[in-house]
Amino acid sequence: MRPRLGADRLAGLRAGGRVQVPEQLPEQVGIVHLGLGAFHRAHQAIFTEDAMAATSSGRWGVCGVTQRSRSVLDQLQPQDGLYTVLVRDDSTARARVVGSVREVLYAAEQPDAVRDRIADPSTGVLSLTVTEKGYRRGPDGHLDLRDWSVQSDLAGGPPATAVGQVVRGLQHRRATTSAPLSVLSCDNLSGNGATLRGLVRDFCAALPSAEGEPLWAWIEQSARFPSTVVDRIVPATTDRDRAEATALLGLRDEGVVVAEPFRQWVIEDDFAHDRPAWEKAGAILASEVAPYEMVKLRMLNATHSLLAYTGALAGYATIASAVRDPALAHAAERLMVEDAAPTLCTPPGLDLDEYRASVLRRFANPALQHRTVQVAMDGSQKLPARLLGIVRDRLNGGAEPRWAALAVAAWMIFVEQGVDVSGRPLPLEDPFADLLRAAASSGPPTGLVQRMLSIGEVFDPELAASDVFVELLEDHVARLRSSVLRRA
Ligand code: CS2
Repeated sequence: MRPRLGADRLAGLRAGGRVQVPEQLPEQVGIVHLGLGAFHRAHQAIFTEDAMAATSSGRWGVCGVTQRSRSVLDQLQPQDGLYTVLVRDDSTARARVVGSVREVLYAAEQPDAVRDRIADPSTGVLSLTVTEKGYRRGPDGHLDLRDWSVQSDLAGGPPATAVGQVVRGLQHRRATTSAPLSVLSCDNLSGNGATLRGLVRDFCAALPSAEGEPLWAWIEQSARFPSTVVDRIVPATTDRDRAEATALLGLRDEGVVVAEPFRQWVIEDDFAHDRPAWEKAGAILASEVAPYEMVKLRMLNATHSLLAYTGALAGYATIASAVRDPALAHAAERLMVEDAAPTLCTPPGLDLDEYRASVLRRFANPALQHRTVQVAMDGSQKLPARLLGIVRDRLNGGAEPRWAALAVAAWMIFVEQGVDVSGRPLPLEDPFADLLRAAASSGPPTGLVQRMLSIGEVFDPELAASDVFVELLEDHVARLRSSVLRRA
């Protein structure tokens, strides 16, 4: 077996050709990151490494916190935090070894270490990629106080939720050095910074007032919650990816992540403390990120979900194969042109036609093997930000959001049928899986749309009451159901 990647082997790795290695490892930890999954490692960790290289700084090493399973710790700790990003374009793969992650903590076993790192005055940024469901929002958008892990965090247990970790970390920071901190959400939520700030406020408000009120007053004054828009397609790593990285490096790497060449990061320039010079690494620092966010969520992510549900039902394993089906490619294009684009206020300098073409090109990258069922995960959490806003805006404008409704209908059929055209099972991975399955199966097929629309966790009552939307959904559901059943 090949020797394993690690700091002592870095010098022996020959850069050049298709291998890139870090010139230097950071000396210090300046960022705590909650959610050390593949996305962070292929996105912010790289921007941060490039920003440090551009400024000859060693200040911004990352302490990555793995939330739910210790597998990331087992992958990265023996490798001194080093790992490979395998960048795949249509024909080649390049390996980039990344060294910005300097420390890995497992939240479930080291809650005090996480809290202390957040409180450490050398930490200037606390960032998060915990996925949409990690924010524990209830149907009204506020912190879900019915959630038992939120309750346990409020009662003072070792924090099990991201918001709990943020608040307990800030609380300890206030009690120790009182140094300001920037808290940076990097998830696909709309207004992710303001959303996180609101959830932190909800958490403080639910604490006993003698504890929560002064804490929130300090956070309001000393913490900033800039919004961000993140973009890079990062599919789940396969054995083939790991084998290819080993072949390129000549070393075994248990922490490989795979990504497309494209990456974008737009960050609201509103920080409480110093920060890495991410703009030197290609990030856009902007006074307002909402226009970028709407374009990203409504063009890219909405179309991704459309292809995921319709593609999975049609039997396509990957997004690249789905988008090669002419009917699905047509639907993807129409969703962007007819439904999404009219709702957008495009940021200066962004050409929407070119953006649309690039989304379809990126999805068609055959080397990525991005599975439709991976993008289909957590639909209850993803639909509101990426599709239902389009539906609402188009209905308010007196238009019929036909293609956005197709995506929503395909999600309903995905939940109801649980199999593709050939009868192969389609897993329903969603924090509300039981609720969704119960709604789908608790009555006759003719009532599916109404039963799904009544799920308040996903649809607001006003949208559910729209006759136009209901009719569009009924129509799509009838067609989709007959095509799935006919071919089965
Ligand atoms: C995808 C995103 O899984 C999904 O829901 O739509 O992860 C997508 O790949 C990224 O947002 C691209 O930046």
